[in-house]
Amino acid sequence: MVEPNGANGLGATDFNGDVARDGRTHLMEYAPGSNPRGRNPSNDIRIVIVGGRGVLEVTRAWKPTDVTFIVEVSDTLANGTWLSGTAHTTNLTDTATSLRVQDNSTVTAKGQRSMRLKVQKL
Ligand SMILES: [Ca+2]
Repeated sequence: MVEPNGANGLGATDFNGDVARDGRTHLMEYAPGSNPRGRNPSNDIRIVIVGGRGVLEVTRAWKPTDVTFIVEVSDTLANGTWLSGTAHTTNLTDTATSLRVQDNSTVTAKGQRSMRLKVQKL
């Protein structure tokens, strides 16, 4: 995967690789512009609770035009229960350096709530 600075020398189509073996694929490194050779993932993707709602935050070095970021929410974590789109989430911020997406449901209303980030290569 090519880094924003183009200096890592990894294969341009190795999206599922993980050269640093830190659990984050090259695509998930590429999307926020993190270093795929860094062994410790930084805190650039996180979930915080604001006003009783989960907010998935991505601090990124750039906003690549060849990937999409999709935030999904679920009550149960089970396959087929993950939901996305404006009926379920609200984009609070979507700039070159910051993506913040809020769950439309409160944690207390659901008792349990999960959020995840999907990145798709276009
Ligand atoms: Ca990695």
